[in-house]
Amino acid sequence: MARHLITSAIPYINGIKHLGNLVGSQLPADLYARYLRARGHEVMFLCATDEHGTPAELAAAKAGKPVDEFCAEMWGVQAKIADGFRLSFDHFGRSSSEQNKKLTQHFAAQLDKQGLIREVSETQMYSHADGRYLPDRYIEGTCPNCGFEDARGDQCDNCTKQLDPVELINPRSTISGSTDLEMRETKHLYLRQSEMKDQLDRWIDSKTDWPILTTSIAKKWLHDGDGLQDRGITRDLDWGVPVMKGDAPWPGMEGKVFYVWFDAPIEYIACAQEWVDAGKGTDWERWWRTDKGADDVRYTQFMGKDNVPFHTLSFPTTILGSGEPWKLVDYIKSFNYLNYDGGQFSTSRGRGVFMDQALEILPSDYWRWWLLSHAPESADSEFTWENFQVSVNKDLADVLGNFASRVTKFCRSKYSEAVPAGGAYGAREEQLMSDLAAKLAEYEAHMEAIEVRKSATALRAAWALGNEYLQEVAPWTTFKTDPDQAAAQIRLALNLIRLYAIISSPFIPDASAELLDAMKSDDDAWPTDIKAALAAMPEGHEFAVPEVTFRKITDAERTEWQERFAGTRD
Ligand code: B3M
Ligand code: ZN
Repeated sequence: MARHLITSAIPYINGIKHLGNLVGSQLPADLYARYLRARGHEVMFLCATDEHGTPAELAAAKAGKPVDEFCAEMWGVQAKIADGFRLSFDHFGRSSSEQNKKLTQHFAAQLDKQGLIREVSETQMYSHADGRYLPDRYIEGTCPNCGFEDARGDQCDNCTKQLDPVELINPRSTISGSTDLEMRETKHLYLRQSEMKDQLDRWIDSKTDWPILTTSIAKKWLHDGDGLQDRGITRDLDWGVPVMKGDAPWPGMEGKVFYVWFDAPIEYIACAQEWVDAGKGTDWERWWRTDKGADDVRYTQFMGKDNVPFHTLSFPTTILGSGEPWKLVDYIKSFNYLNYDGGQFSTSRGRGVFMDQALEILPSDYWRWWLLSHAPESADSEFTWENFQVSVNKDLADVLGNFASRVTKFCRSKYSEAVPAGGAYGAREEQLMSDLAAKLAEYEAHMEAIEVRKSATALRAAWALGNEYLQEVAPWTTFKTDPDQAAAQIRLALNLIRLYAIISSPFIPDASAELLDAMKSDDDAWPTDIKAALAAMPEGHEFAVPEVTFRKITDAERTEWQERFAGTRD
């Protein structure tokens, strides 16, 4: 038994996330957390909303609400949707919390003490039409790196390059559209990431088991061009963590706030403090302070590829540079993008399926299964309604659902709603058990390596083994000549339903719980010994025929949804 700290990238507060966002961080993090808990490990799984910065300000302005009110409301909305997808966070925090404010100011003071912060007098875009400085996302323009025309002030969505607003070509205000912009002098704090370059480089080099996607992005920003650059960590905004040196004022920084990407990852730590303050636990330091027991913790982060530079370079600079014993990440699992039906998901154009809409049309397990079994790990992947329909109907309805329904209904009609007695297992049953043991070992190995798609493939294969067995031994035929032998076959099959419920629970928790419930079993221990696990429901053990576990998606539904989600949310 080990202790695992797991964090998912914290979603921006500015709106409801689409399925591409979900599969890029929160959902695979949940899969891993559920698996580790099922294996008996102690898990702390944290997520939060990312509430500061221009995205929040812009969205609140659009909604016509004060930004704090907007954030509080949207946190509620996101928490409810996360619940709907059964994301099993130990705590779902808020980066605007008092805890995060204090901790962010503390880290800034520490970094300053260690000589890792410098003041820079710089020119910034001032918009005459808007009467204010325009940081980050208040400016859009052409990317100097790839030529993409709608690059944001802080990062290009097309090539992922981190940008400074002044680097944009043909900049314009996103508030007014005005191009009447002027460069003005203003003072800001910079994090001296370049000082940490060699240390970060050695650290990344030591992570030989990390996904190539993670290390290659880190290496790129460490070595491309002039190498790792210092980053501005303050902004001229009203909404955010006020720039302070701990609890002391920071001369010259009055009225400024920390850059959202400075305080957002610190929320991973503050979130554990929020968890304690919410009365859910008593000791957050044993997860986060290596001098308080956290050196025994394995810390895994999940995120989309655009978030990798901040987690491999900026946040580690904060942690290492503080000179304090904070827990550093052990493994970073990153994901490519999920595309939508021949294009991209688009939040601004309402293209694709958003988390709330998904839950309106089908239960969460259908989405969880499809998304995880098609996770964009080695390359970008694509959601199409055809593929969704085929996968759900085949894997969930025909293979798993049908197995459970066929076996239980047959038993009810020919014997009773209890595990039947009689007969004995023979060579075919021995074969099934050894095939299953091998498949389960494969599944576990992939889960431990966080190979999401491969895990899904192994699980699907484990379900298929049961179906093949049933097809081959055909208890409905056996019954006519040898009801005792058929009883043994059904006994094994009923026990298989319970085993499937347990091993499938990280992927499809609701269906798993339903099946386990129908099997009237409260023993959900992970099967470490297949033979014993398949004898858990002895002769005479009662069960119920489960409700339809998975229904099929019809062609009419597929066509309707395809049209409905083609663009512009209603
Ligand atoms: N909010 C970006 C995103 O939601 C950002 C992640 C922060 S992780 C500390 O994709
Ligand atoms: Zn670009």
